[in-house]
Amino acid sequence: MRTNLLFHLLVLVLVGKLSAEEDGLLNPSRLRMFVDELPDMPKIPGFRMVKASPKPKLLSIGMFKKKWRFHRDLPPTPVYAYGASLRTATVPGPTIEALHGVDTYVTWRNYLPPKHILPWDPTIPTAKPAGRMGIPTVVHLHGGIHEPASDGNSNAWFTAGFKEKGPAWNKTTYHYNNNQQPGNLWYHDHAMGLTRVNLLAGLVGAYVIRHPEVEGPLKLPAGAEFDRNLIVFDRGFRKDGSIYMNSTGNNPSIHPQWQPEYFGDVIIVNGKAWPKMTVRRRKYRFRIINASNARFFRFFFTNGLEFVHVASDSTYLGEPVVTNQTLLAPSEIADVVVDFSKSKTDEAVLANDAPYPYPSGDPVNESNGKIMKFNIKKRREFDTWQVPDKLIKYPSPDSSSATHTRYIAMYEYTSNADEPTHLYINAKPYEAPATETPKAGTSEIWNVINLTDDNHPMHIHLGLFTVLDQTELVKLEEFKECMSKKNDAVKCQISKYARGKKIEVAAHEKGWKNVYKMTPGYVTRILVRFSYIHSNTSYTFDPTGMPGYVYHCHILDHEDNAMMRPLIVMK
Ligand SMILES: *[C@@H]1O[C@H](CO)[C@@H](O)[C@H](O)[C@H]1NC(C)=O
Ligand SMILES: *[C@@H]1O[C@H](CO)[C@@H](O)[C@H](O)[C@H]1NC(C)=O
Ligand SMILES: *[C@@H]1O[C@H](CO)[C@@H](O)[C@H](O)[C@H]1NC(C)=O
Ligand SMILES: *[C@@H]1O[C@H](CO)[C@@H](O)[C@H](O)[C@H]1NC(C)=O
Ligand SMILES: *[C@@H]1O[C@H](CO)[C@@H](O)[C@H](O)[C@H]1NC(C)=O
Ligand SMILES: *[C@@H]1O[C@H](CO)[C@@H](O)[C@H](O)[C@H]1NC(C)=O
Ligand SMILES: CC(=O)N[C@H]1CO[C@H](CO)[C@@H](O)[C@@H]1O
Ligand SMILES: [Cu+2]
Repeated sequence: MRTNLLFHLLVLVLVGKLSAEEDGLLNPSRLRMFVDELPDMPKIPGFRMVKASPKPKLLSIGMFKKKWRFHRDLPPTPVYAYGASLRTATVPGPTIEALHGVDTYVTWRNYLPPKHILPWDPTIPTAKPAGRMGIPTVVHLHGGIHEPASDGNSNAWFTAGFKEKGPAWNKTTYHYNNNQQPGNLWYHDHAMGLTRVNLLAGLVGAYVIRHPEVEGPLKLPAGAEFDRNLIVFDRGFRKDGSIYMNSTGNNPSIHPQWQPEYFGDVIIVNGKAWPKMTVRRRKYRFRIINASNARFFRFFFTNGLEFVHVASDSTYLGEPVVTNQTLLAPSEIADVVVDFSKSKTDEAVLANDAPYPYPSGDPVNESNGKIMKFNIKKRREFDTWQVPDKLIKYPSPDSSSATHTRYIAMYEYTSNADEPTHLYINAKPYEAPATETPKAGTSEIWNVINLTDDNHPMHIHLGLFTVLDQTELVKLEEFKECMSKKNDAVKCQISKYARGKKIEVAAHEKGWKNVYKMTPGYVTRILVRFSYIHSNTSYTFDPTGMPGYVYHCHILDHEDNAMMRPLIVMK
């Protein structure tokens, strides 16, 4: 009787707590759209000018806890922000503007107080500072081609003042060579098991490598007014302004907090919810970075304006590609020119219609289906910017040059209740010894096999790749059953199954990339190159040695638990 009463009291308390939490959630439709101006993040040059010639530069960038206003009518939100100082730190962080061929050094400093602003889960493979003295962080420059010790290995984490360090920690100042082709990169946190929460808290920023001699003659929209970064992500909020992340897992008895995918219903661009921007009737270049944890975006303009793709996530395209819509997976980048002189209206809303989870989840609605609004000035004007017929052509991938073929199978595991518990690549945890050990300077064919129900954007550090083809697996259940027993695509006779429909790779995604959407139920064949793509020279740094690199799914909730494997480059 007594225990029964206690039990009921406990249930009441728990239920009370839960409904209080749900009551405290902000209904996104209470925030008016298109009232805040689109901000431009501060710019930090990654080089210094000495007698009119650019020289390497050392930057110091901190991670600070502060408050950030995401919307006029939302109370300030506690966030983690990158910046040169607490006062100047922003969400997203400052844009680092590097020059091709000029080194940038960054000392990333952690100033975060010990208690995390978001829930996280100690039962997944995660950084665990023994003294519990702070928040583990480490910075990865996504798309960067540089030495392993500067790659932000998940186990190279450190807490405030470098008081505690992960087992792969190597140095305080990272060295980015910037010897790769010009393009769009971004930096973000990569700490073991904490990537999803540290990014949700605000630790993302853009990094651009420019090469004026090569890009200047193209006459694409340039300069601070016409060449803009749009960093897009989704967040949920409580009424008090704080970021909401569910603190109950989908299998709470296994993982108290972890859930397979985070979605928020407020769409944020450059740190403001559904912002607006006034534009002239001219061409603008937008480098759109999808920094969502799990949300895919399929962008389109409500008034029919088109996107002219000029580059992919890492390199220029050989020629521009015009589309009406563009699907962006987490961490993918669309680099597009939009010509507002072609608009028949004075307003254009950038919208999104990708179901979530992609491709089989819920449809979008009024909140998460809108991104931002452009108010277009009436006056026509002369446009000096162009989109030339030819952009920058890199040597085409030559699949006959590949020296090695690998099979990369993606698995999802579920509990008795059929809820995902974790995901592995090749049925191996991250800690298992490296199996992907390419030789520096070579190219390899990777067959990526999606044995799950989700579309996984796969990201490879260091090596760029091109997508060769995507083929549906026939008699999928039979193949899956063999794979779940043998975990060996060759023994399971993959060639017998990879005979279904082919999906054409979209023209604007045919270039060199560092992340690509792996269609469920398909084998995606990619050619990965472990040397520069714009010349035959080998890397200007030593890519071999520990802790090496990683490759992983860029749905951060998957990466954290533990859809990530080491990638060690050999001599
Ligand atoms: C960092 O890595 C370099 C290159 O592998 C190695 O020589 C050096 O000993 C490492 N330093 C630390 C502190 O681990
Ligand atoms: C949080 O997640 C749990 C477990 O999946 C779910 O039952 C609950 O409804 C979620 N809460 C909210 C507010 O979405
Ligand atoms: C952003 O990336 C996530 C994860 O890869 C993806 O699920 C989402 O659809 C992408 N969103 C956009 C707008 O591209
Ligand atoms: C965009 O849509 C319009 C109207 O449906 C169509 O006429 C046009 O050809 C499309 N453009 C592209 C590049 O698909
Ligand atoms: C859109 O859907 C989300 C999630 O179901 C909900 O929280 C939000 O209120 C909806 N917004 C509108 C405008 O219906
Ligand atoms: C690299 O070498 C190959 C074979 O010698 C040649 O066909 C190719 O054009 C070279 N690429 C560049 C960018 O020089
Ligand atoms: C091989 C495999 O299991 N593929 C799955 C990938 O995901 C889709 C859902 O989008 C499933 O239908 C496939 O079975
Ligand atoms: Cu990454």
